[in-house]
Amino acid sequence: MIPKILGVLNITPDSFSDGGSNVIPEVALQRAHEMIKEGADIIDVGGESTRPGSLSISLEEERRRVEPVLRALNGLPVSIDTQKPEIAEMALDMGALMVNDVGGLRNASMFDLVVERAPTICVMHMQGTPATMQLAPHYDDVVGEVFGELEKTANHLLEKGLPANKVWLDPGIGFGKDDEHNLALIKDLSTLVGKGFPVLIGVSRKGFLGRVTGEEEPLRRLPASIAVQCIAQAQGVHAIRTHDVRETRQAAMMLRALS
Ligand code: HH2
Repeated sequence: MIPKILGVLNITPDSFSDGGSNVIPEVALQRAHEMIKEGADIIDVGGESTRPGSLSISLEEERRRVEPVLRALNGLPVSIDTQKPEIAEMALDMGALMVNDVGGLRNASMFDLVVERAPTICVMHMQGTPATMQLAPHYDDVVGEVFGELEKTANHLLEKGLPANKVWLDPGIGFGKDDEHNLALIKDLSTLVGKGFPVLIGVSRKGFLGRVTGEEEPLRRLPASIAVQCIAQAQGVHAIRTHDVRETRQAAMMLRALS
């Protein structure tokens, strides 16, 4: 098995690497079909950038961005990347299979919605909010704290009746973490995998890759992204979130053939 591949479809003017590319629904649909052809298992649709320093947008604005695209994607396997329960509910009503919450279900209404509708849920860890998360992230024990918080939320969902295979955990690379934090979490992914829940990892084109390699242009960080994704796959992650589906799949297949 190779990890499931979530192809990123940002319907935003300002995402850090693909902002503006997919704001026209027809273009988004075309990109979604292209990613499916390249081997994406799920299309992860997001209407709000969460890059460091970004401010939250209104419910109306997020709805305006994602609703026509979700309508156009009807019938494809879709995940909705949102922190807003109203958007998640709309997406589920329109056939989405999965909710991807970078807020890690800190919003009680989102938690309740997930319990009620029981979709596949990705619980991502974030310290703080995108507006301020990179100002001074601090942990005494980053691996223990991040994995411990994820496990606690996952166990709450199990208590409410969700099956473990529908509760995906994601350490949230770059979300309230400095470079050392990110590297420590990636090196120890096998510990998170060992907790018995599917693990998702998203590193595609992220800033820490640029700081480690000196590559300032996000679109040129594919080799670094692939390297980290291979290390993650070797530690047993269940899914990879990426902008570059074909390349990710090719690397994953090669790694599987050699394992
Ligand atoms: N990263 C981003 C957005 N959503 N979801 C999960 N589960 N894990 C991640 O690592 C993750 C995520 C940020 O990347 P991107 O969507 O490319 O950028 P932006 O937030 O600027 O739209």
